[in-house]
Amino acid sequence: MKVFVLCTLLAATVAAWPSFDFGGFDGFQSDPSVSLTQRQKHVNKLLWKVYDHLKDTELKGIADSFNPESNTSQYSDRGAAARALAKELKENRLLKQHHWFSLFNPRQREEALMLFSVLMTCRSWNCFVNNAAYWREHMNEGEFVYALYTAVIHSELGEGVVLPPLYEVTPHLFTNSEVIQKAYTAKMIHTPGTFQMHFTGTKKNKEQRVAYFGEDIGMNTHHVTWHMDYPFWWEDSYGYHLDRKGELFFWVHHQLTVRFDAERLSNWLDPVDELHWDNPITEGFAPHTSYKYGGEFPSRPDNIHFQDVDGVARVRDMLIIENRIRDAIAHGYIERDDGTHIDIMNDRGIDKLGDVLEASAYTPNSHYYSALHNLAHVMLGRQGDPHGKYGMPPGVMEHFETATRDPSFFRLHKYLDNIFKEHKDSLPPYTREDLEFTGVALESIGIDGQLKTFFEDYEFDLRNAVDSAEGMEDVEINARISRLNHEPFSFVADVTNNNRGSVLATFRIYMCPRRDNNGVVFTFDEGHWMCIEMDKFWKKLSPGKNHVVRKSVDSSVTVPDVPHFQTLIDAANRGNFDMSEFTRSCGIPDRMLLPKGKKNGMEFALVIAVTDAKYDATQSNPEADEHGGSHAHCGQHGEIYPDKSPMGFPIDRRIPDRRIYDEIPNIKMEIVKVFHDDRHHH
Ligand SMILES: [Cu+2]
Repeated sequence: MKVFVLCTLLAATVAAWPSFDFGGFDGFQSDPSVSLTQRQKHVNKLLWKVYDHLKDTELKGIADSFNPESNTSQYSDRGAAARALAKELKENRLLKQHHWFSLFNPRQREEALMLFSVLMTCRSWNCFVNNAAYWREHMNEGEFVYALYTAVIHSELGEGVVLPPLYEVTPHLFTNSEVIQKAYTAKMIHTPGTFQMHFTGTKKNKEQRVAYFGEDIGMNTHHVTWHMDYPFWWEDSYGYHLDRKGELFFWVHHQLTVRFDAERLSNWLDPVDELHWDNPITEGFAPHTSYKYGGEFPSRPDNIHFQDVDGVARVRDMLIIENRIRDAIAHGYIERDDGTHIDIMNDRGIDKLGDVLEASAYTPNSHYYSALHNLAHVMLGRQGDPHGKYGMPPGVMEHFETATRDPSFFRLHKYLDNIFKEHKDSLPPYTREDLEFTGVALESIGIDGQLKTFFEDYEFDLRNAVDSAEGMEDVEINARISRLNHEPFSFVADVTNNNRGSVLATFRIYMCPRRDNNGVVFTFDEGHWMCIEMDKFWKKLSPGKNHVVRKSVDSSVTVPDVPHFQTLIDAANRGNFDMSEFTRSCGIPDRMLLPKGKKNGMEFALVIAVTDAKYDATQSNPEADEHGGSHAHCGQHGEIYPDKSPMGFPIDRRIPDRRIYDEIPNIKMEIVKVFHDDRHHH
């Protein structure tokens, strides 16, 4: 077995990777010879039972006969990426199959990205599927799945393809060992079964009250997909620039953090405390989750002190990195590696800071600022075996699929979020002029319908969790989980437009918990940082009165349930595949748009701000275009972010004086209550 050495600075390895010429993408066009139905069929087959050898005759035939190096004209880089990967295979350097894979392991990531590069340089779908089938048989399964998902997302050849939900492709990372064990037994005795998945922990652990959030398969899919849409290793040479990636990193994690805190408040828990390198990690974690190959995820007891992790970082390093970033915020500039400065005392500062904190390959100075977030994930993942004495595999924190299960994820992100807050707090508060929308006034805002949450059952397919045996048919095996949902509702607003003509308005809707866990009402200056983004959209306002109704299901924060893998297979087999509304799975699950309420109602401040789209919208016709459905946290695929204003506007900066917000007619606040129905819906 190979031994992997982690570099101290993860980000530094990013810059050192070989770069290929991706040919600027001009020559890329959807391959007209291969229909979307056919491409979807291929992707389905490539991802079915990834831990088994290919059974499908077409793909197996390809895998047996295809030579990735033979026809170099099929690649935009004349086969350089394909040759590089083939060389690794020939020289026997590739990670074996049936071994765990972690993106945070530099060598494993390098291998996965070598395949990603091959797929990205393919000029035709044939090249893409031939390589995918070939490498599926020759590379580690985890690396293969990661490369295929990211390539389908980022290559034009993948357009229209719906990637199956990861929890039905690699179920081990989304359910627990108990359920997996039952699945194996069901398979062995050839008896169909549906197994209830319980949330990790026991009633003795109060963190279990909110485990439904961190272990929600839809929320996990959102998180892991966001990191595929905006990979930290992304370089523009792959084909395009990921607009406002650093700011999105801040915003998507900020929203996860504030949503988690709201769920805690609804369960009579205090908001999460931030992690600190000098303090013990209060919450331990027993994941009850195992790798398909590689054993159990390691546990961590309560209240352990951080230890240096061999080959990753010392605890001191983390403090030093943190201080350098805090210095940048205090100075108001980031220092590039050539010593020049990037001013961050403006709307764009948060984007730069996000690149630095994660760090992504966009960071201007990885030598100095390192990679606080990425290193912290690995540091936390290794605290159970910091010196590798017990040969434990990576912890749940080292996978985006599983990280939110561990309460320390939210501690870590609260800590990072507070660093971002320090920056936002250093900017001057918005003035009346920044917020005004001449002639436009919100007369009333409210909710149509009832804000009501409940838990319901949901089942997903576990067939891919178990191996197939020759001549033995699959039986139906499902996991049943309990998940949060809400009744549909609408936001309503009566808006007067006193301008002579119609105006295009940007609507921003937030819901902010009103009271802390002791019932004390938050001040504006405290509460604004806890606001949950509910929606953002554009609407033309006619002169006079306008009655605006916006359905919860249309929110630009959310996505619908990803269709089941079997649904995708059936749809592709029927022909004329078109499920374009499901092509993106980045976004808060629709059913979790509304934070959980309380039986007698939990108070939120509903905030609606209507501002002038003349200053906000980057697109000419934002009202007609839904920008891919979930643009608020996930941007618009391959294009610039549709909104020019900072994410979180107009409540992202401190509010020392709430009077402007009270007086200005185009921002309005109303107290609403979210109720929780205790009866479980089946
Ligand atoms: Cu994340």
